[in-house]
Amino acid sequence: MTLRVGVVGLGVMGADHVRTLTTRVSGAVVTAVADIDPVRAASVAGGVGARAFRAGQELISSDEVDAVLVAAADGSHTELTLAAIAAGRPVLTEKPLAPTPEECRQIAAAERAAAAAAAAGGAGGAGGAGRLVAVGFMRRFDPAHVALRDGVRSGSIGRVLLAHAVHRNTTARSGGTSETTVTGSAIHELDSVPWVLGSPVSDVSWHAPRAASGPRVDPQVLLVRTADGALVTVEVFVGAGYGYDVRLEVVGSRGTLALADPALLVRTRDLHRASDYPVDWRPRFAEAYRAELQAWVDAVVTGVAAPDLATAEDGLRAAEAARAAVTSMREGGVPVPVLQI
Ligand code: ISE
Repeated sequence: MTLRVGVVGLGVMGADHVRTLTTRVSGAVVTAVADIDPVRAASVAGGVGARAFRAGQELISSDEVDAVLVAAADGSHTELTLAAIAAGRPVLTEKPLAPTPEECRQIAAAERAAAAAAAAGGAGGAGGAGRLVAVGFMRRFDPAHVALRDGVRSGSIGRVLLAHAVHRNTTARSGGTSETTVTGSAIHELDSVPWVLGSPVSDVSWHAPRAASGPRVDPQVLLVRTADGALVTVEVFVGAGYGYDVRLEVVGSRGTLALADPALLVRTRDLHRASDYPVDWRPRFAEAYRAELQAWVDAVVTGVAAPDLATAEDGLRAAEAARAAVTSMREGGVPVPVLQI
C-alpha cells in the first residue's frame, strides 16, 4: 500500500516535509496540500502532482488522502488534529501538539475515544495500539540524539547528575514572544531531555539576563529538575545571530556524554581553523525529519507503533512543562512543579 498523505500548512516546515516525503521516504505519496495562500498551495501542488486545497478541513475530509501531516500555525493545530481524528485519519502534527496543555488533553481524549470506538468496531488504530496521533519531536530520530540516549541509558557514564542544553537560532521568527520562545522552541528540549535521560520533568524555573534586545526576552534559561533528581540547564537564544546551534551534554557520576559537533567539514587556512553552522534546523536535522516521517508512514501502513514516535501524551507532557516554565516567567523565576499526566 502506498500511503496517500495530505500536508496542511506550506510554510518552512510544511514545504520541507512535502519535499522529504516525495524524495526521501518510501511507501508514501503527497496527494494533497492545503495552505491559506492559494498561490503557494498551487505552486507546491504543481511541483509534486498533488491537489491543492484552500482549507485544511477540506483536505482532511477529502477521499484523496489516507493520512494527514499538520504543519500549519501552532494556533491551528488543535482544530486540524481533532478534525483528522474525527475523520479517522492518522495525523502527524508538528510540535507543539497544541499551544496549551488543555488543548493537548482535548486531543488525547479524542484519540482515546476514537480508539475505543474503533476497537468496538473491530478496527485498529493506524499508529499501532489504537494511536492516530503522532507529534513532530524529530530530535528523537536524530542519530546523535539516539546515540546519546542509548549511551546514557546504558549506564556508561554512571548515574546522571546534570545536563546542559543549548538551543540557538540564527534569527528570531517575527511575531514571536517570550512565551513562544518556550512553547515553540524550548519545547524541543522539554521533550528531548526527559527522553534522553529517561526521567520526566518534575519542576522548572525560568531565568534571563538583561534582555539582549526588543520586547521578547532573549536569551532565556530554564533550570529543569527531573523526577530522578538530575538538574538541567536549558539555554534558548533565538536571536543568537551566528548560526543554528543545538548542543546537549549529559554529566554522570563516572563521565560525560555530549552531542558531537555536527559540522561535516573543518577548514584550516592562514593560521585559522573554522567550520560552518547551518542557517536553521532543516539542514541540521534533515536525517531526523526523514527518519521520523519514514517511521510514521511505516507505523500507519503496518499498524505497528514506532517506539520513538512521540505520542499525544508526549505532546501533553512537554506542554505541561512549558506551562510551568511560562508560569515561572510570570512569577519572577520561582520553581514551578510540572503537572504529571
Ligand atoms: C522551530 O519552529 C523549530 O521547530 C526548530 O526545530 C527550533 O529549533 C526553532 O527554535 C523553532 O523556532
